[in-house]
Parts: sequence; C-alpha cells; structure tokens
Amino acid sequence: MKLNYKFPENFLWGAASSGPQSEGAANIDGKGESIWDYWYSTNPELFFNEVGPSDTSTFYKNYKEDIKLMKKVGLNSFRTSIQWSRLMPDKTSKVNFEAVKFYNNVIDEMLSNGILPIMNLHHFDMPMWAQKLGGWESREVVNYYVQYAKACFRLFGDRVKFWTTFNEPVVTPEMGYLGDWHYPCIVDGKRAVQVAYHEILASAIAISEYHKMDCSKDGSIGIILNLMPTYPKDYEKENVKAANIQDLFYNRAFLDPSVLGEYPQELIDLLKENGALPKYEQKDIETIKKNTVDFLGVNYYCPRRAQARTEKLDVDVFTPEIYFENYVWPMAKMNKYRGWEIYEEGVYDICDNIMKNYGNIPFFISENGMGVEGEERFINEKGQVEDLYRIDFVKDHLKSLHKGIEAGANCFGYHMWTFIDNWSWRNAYKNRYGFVSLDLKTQKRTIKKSGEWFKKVSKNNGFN
Ligand code: BGP
Repeated sequence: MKLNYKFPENFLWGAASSGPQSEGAANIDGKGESIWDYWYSTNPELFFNEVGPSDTSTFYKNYKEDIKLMKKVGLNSFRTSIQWSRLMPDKTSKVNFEAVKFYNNVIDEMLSNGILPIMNLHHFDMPMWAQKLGGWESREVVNYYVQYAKACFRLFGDRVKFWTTFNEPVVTPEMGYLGDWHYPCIVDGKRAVQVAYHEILASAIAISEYHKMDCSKDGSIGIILNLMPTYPKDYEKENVKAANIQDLFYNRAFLDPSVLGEYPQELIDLLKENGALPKYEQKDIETIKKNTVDFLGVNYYCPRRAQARTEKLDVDVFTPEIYFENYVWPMAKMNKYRGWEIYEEGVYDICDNIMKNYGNIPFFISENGMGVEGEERFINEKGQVEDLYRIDFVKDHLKSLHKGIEAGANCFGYHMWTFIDNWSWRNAYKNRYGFVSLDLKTQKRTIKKSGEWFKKVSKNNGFN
C-alpha cells in the first residue's frame, strides 16, 4: 500500500506505562512501601478523589488478559517498569520471589504474544526504606540502586533486551525538591542538584554493570528523558539567554551526561556561581564519561517557553528560576485538562537537535499522549469512547516525527502514553490517556476508537 506517512521497517508501535501506575496490589505478595504508598497513607486528600496507588489498573491481577488486549490494539512492544519496592521490599535488598514470579510471568506472556518488552528500572518510585536513607540525596542509595539494577539484569536479562535506567529523572528534583508536587516536597535548589547528579551517576554505573554482563551481548540499555524543546519568547537577547539557561537545567543536565558523557560547562559555571555544585568524587567523572547510553527514549508532551525575569526573584535558597520565567505564548493550542501546550512541531525540533548535537543517537518516542477529563461524554451507543481528538493528536505528532525521520533522524519507534487508562500520580484518574478505557468501579476494559485506529497504523506501518 502506498502511504503518505510510511515508517522505517521494524518500527516499534507500542505503548508505555509504569509499575506504580498500573499494577495495583500495592500491599500484597510481599511488596514494600514506595514513597507513593507512604504518602497516600499519610495524605490521601492530596490525590484526586482520594484514589491511591493500590487502586491502579489491576495489571498485577489481569496481566494475561491485558497483554491479549495489547495484541488486539496492534502493539508490537510495551514499556513498563519494575517496582524496586516490589522486588526489594526492605533494606536487606533480598529479592522477593513473588515479585520475580510476577515479572517473569509478564515478560514471558509478552514474548509469547509477540510483544517486545522494554523494561524501565525507576519511575519516580523510590522505596520508602531508601527514602529514609536520604533518597537520591544519598550516595548510599546510589549503591543500593546499582545492586537492584544488577539483580534485574541477572533475573530478567536473558529475555529483556531493552533496558532503561530511569524514566524522566528531571521530575524527582523538579517536582520533589524544587516544587512540592511530589514527595518529599522539599524546596531547595541545592538539594535538587544533588538529587539530579546522583540519578545520573546511578544511571552511568548501572550501564557499566549491564555492559559487563553476558546478557548484554544482544541487548541494549538507555535512559528515558522528557526532552522539552525550550523556545524563547522572541529573539531579544535577554529572552534567548533565559531560554538557554532553562534548557541547560531541565534538558541538558540529563541529556548531555547521558549521551555525551559530560555536563555542559555553562551549567557547571552557573552552579558554581550559586555555590550549588553537588558533592561528587573525582572518579565519577570518568564513570559518567565512559558509560553513555546505547539509545534514548524521548517522552514528549509539550515544549517549554521562557523569557527573562520581569522582576528579580527574591529567594533564600537557590533555584534555577532566578534566571527565567515561564512564558505563555498567546497563540498556543492548549490541552486545558492538563494545562499543557500542544505543539507537534516540537517533535521535529527534537529530531533535529538529536541529529545535530547528539551524534544522531538511535531513539524512540517513548511517551506521547493526551490526557482528557470526563471522557465518558464521548461514549457512543456501543459503549466505546470516540476519542477522535486523540487520533488527531497522535496523527499530528506522527507527521512531525515522520518529517524528522525523512530528514535523517534515527528514530526506531513510537509509544503512546498509555495503553489502558492508568493512575496519574496526584491526578489519579482525573485525566484519561489510554487506547483502552477503564471503568474504575468494575475494572472493565473497552478499546477506544483511537485503539482501533492505532491497530491499523501498526499493521500498515504508517497512515495516510
Ligand atoms: C509523564 C510520566 C508518566 C505519566 C505522563 C502523563 O511525565 O512519565 O508517568 O504520568 O507524564 O502525565 P500525568 O500523569 O501527570 O498527567
């Protein structure tokens, strides 16, 4: 079939989720508490409609049926994460065999249904025992994470051939240490920098350990970053400078060490200027240099827009925000439910950036999607959500990706966030993202229009 938008051979058409957002079963079979389980137990009112992490989409129980549904929607790959707190419920780092059994079953079931598993190791879900040791502020926790990563490679690496060390490592420092949207709700830029640094160090050491193992011979390991192209309000020098600094803190602080093996000098200088350099050991520089990623996962929802500060920000503790302000573009198309700008051209700009500045490293779009509140409004007489807006959203982003691939970008897949509506952290089930809708009361799953559409796209490896 001649298609206007044809994708490269063996392209991954899939979806992404994470353990804490889909498994449920937070308190059974020996799982330990994660920071989310703990936080919900102390402050349920902080979560939309007080729905917590144990009421997620019951993947723990229904994984077999769900994997069959994945096939029905045409997925040839699926990314989820192992929950560290399920595999290692306490500080002894002893493996919980119920967890091993569960993840083995999930992996085997995916493989026998022709679905490539991509396994992520950390998705904002620090075990509570490790958080008590200081979380990512603590170097000791870096060592614990590496033990955990090694155990995962050893236990599942014979069958899992795509690993990622982190999902969106910027979120923990940004939401948990610069803002108070995620636990532990500390607002201190210096501590945020330490957290971000330890995540990158942990990722590099895990990569080095993976590459030493036999199972890595036919496997690869990467990191998933939410690259948000950062545009200045206009070409005024001060606004361009503000956008560059925002880009340094939120994108390049993770992208550069992960792909190029070193931090941008400009970022180091800014941190020095503010007395905010993290504690590090000399040997780390070599570790980060030598252990870059084999591939990138790129999550893309929206861009960032910046301008110079209109007023000086008076703060007692360091925050990158002293250098810029967010700028709201009056022409922006908005997803009003999530408050995120929809800007499909951002996908092309990401491709361009990776081609020009990051050696055209292989990457896949590891998340993209549209969260919509009140989707029951769109249920038709057959009981199906007619989410035509989601089809348009995905089409527009795929067209932009296609343009990037035509220009030479080394992109090998596109994953939708998400497969079945899942638990969105503090937003719980407010906004729905799935190809498959979930009735929270009955746990009934129904494929949405977008799921049917995606199946055709995957089958034809493109669309018109
Ligand atoms: C990404 C996260 C996902 C997911 C998604 C949608 O940043 O990796 O875990 O939740 O965003 O965002 P939200 O759930 O906040 O609406």
